[in-house]
Parts: sequence; structure tokens; C-alpha cells
Amino acid sequence: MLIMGPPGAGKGTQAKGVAAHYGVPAISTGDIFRANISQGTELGRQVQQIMASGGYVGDDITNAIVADRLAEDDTRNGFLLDGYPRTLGQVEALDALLAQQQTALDAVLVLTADTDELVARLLRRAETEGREDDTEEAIRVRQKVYAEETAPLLDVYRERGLLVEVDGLGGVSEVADRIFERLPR
Ligand code: B4P
Repeated sequence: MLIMGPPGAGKGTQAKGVAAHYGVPAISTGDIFRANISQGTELGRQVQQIMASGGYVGDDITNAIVADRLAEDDTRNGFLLDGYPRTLGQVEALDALLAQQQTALDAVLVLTADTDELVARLLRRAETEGREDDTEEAIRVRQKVYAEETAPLLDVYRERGLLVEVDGLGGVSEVADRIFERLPR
């Protein structure tokens, strides 16, 4: 399964609950990059500036970390990808990877929400978590890049009959209830 949505829609928050419900790992490309930055790895050094600016990390790097992560044993019974794919190149890479593993996506969950509400949420998070890309300027860049590069992917998955759109506004448990009304138990 995939979870998608604009920055601040609550992907990371809801991914954990959905993954726990199905007993599968939640794999967030953003978390993997941030862990590499905080550990000071070569990958972390490569992605730090681009992430702080709100832009997307290149497809080659991103596809490679996902391929490595999906090769791990804990994904055998399924997985939830949070924040991947975000570009058409990543959709194609994921398709190839899943075909190679003789598996397929079962659903693409999309959290929808109004842009201004999301900016407010992310600015609130900035006060408590201090993420480098939660400045107003980087948030606007992230929203623009999402609209240009990622929003068109929803049509791809809609055409495949996989899209499950859920309103991401409201409290965390309210959104979770909406999600579970729509997903198979
Ligand atoms: P991500 O880590 O995916 O960051 P994000 O889009 O902001 O989503 P996040 O998960 O943090 O926020 P969420 O919607 O859960 O990516 C960060 C960066 O990494 C990207 O900009 C890019 O540079 C790079 N990257 C990652 N994947 C990539 C890829 N595939 N290709 C290229 N580059 C990639 O929620 C945000 C906040 O809202 C949370 O703090 C939560 O507290 C709050 N919240 C959630 N639900 C709420 C609710 N119902 N009510 C109120 N607040 C709520």
C-alpha cells in the first residue's frame, strides 16, 4: 500500500497507525533521509541541502534507497510506503521493482486537505520539532513541487482503480476513523 498527500496532510502520522493495523512496516523516504542526515552519512550529506530548501531528492538516490529497503525480510508480508513515489520516474521504478518481486499494490491512500490549513500545521510543528524544512519559505516550495510533480500521479493510480481518497482535515483519530471506514479490515 502507498500513502500520499500534500506536505502536512498527515501522512507520517496516519502511516504508523495503518501499518500497525496490518502488521507491516511503514517505510518513509523522508524519515530515511532525515536519519542519514542526523547520522552524518554520505547519503545524508548529499540530500541535506535539497531537503532544507523543500525540493525533491533525485530519483536515482531515492529509488535506490527504496529498492534496498524493500529487499529486507520484514517486507515479505507487505509494506506501507509513505512519501514514495513522488515523481513519474519513481512510479516507473516502483512498478519495475514490484514486477520483479511478483507482487502488486493493493491500494493508494491519499489524504486531502486545504493548502492554508496545511501551512499552519507545519508551522506549528516547526515550533516543537524544529525540522529544517518547516520554514514558511520551504513549505511553499514543497507545496509547489507537490502540485507540479506529485499531484499528477494521483491520476495514474486513479486509472488503475487503486485510489482511496480521504479527507485529512480534523483531529488525528477522526482522520484515522475515516481511513479505516474505507480500507479493507
Ligand atoms: P516527508 O518526510 O515525506 O515530509 P512531508 O511531505 O512534509 O510529510 P510529513 O510526513 O512530514 O508530514 P505529514 O503529512 O505526516 O518529506 C520530506 C522531504 O524529504 C521532501 O520535501 C523531500 O525533500 C524529501 N523526500 C522524501 N521522499 C522523497 C521522494 N520520494 N522523492 C524525493 N524526495 C523525497 O504531517 C505533518 C504534521 O501534521 C505532523 O507533524 C503532525 O503532527 C501534523 N498532523 C498530522 N495529522 C494531523 C491532524 N489530523 N491534525 C493536526 N495536525 C496533524
